[in-house]
Amino acid sequence: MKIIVLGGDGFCGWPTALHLSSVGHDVTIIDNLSRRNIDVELEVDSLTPIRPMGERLAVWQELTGREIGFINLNLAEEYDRLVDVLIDLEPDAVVHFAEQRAAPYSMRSAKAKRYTVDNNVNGTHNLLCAIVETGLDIAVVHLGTMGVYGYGWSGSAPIPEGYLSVKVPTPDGDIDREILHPANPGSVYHMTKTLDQLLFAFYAKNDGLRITDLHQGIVWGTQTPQTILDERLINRFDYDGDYGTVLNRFLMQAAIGHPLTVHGTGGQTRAFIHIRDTVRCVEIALDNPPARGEQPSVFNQVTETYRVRDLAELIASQTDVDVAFLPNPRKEAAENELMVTRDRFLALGLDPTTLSDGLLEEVREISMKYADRADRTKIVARSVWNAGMETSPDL
Ligand code: USQ
Repeated sequence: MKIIVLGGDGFCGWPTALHLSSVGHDVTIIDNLSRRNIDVELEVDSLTPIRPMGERLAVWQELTGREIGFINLNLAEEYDRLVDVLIDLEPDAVVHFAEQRAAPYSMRSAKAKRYTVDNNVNGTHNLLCAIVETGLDIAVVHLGTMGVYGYGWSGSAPIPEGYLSVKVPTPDGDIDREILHPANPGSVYHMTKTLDQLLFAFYAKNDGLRITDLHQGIVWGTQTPQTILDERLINRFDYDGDYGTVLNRFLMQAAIGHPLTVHGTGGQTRAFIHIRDTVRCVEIALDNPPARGEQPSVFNQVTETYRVRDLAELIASQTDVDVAFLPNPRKEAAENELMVTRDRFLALGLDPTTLSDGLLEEVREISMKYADRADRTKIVARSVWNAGMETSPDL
């Protein structure tokens, strides 16, 4: 297949582009390097030393003989160029990762909120509109989030994959309907992904676009079998308070002897997936697109659920770091249960990577190897969800 990976320079996009290339697809990355520019803005770097795009691609070609194309394009702003690229490349599929993906970053200021909405919503809409304008039959696989459902809204009922079966009371009796699961975002970032869902529903209904939306949990791990081939292919590792995600942060904190930064009671339960399974899920989704005229196909892209304080206690018990219970900078439920339906990927052959597979050790090793690149002043989360909330000092 000829595949465009939008956002192919990011934490999920880069290993996905390599994976798809390694299994024989013809891959072109489109990216405006915005993630690297946000690092400059936040004065923080990936813990791992990521190389410039040109070098990454040259190394991949040198090692494997496979070429990956690269186009520097702003999806949210350069609509006409996007149309020209689609006409020129005629891809079979587009994988869409090109969105600002950090909840804390999206809440840090009015500027960041507006950027996140403008970038994410316009980017998604430009893609859909451009596919319709070109008349090409391009399947879309989009990286969404489990956060569109919210946490604990339906009590102990498992969260379905995208759609909820409901009974609508009418004067003639109840009628059965399947509706998009109610959106319940917990940040401006998560809200943009709920808006994406409406764009997908409309373009699938109106124009017959074939769209898959992957509702992914929190990704952990760093390396995939491709990024590990050479240090110059290494994936990024975010550890800072805005972009670092919880499990990788705890592992990195333990490796440098920093207290583990649990927000509130740590009673938040979340869904997780290893980066190796992310790339495999995208491949499975590409191989199983919906038919023209079908509603968007939704997969819950998660393998396990954990409570934040249990993860902290697990890591603390294996090391000698303390667990710090900090004031929660986010407006979120202090404690929640989370049951997730995840049958679709399992039925299509996903063999889930679990926490017990020794991959925690790999993240620890990476954290220790690059520990001297860590800036301890960037670890504690400083973005607060509203003006009344407390921030914590450095630990
Ligand atoms: N948390 C801590 N301590 C920390 C960092 C986080 O207790 O040092 C807590 C947070 O308060 C939250 C939970 O851990 O309750 C998860 O936070 P996170 O930063 O790991 O994940 P989140 O902000 O939800 O976002 C991440 C990705 C996002 C993706 C989402 C999937 O950045 O792109 O969509 O995970 S999900 O969480 O399922 O919505």
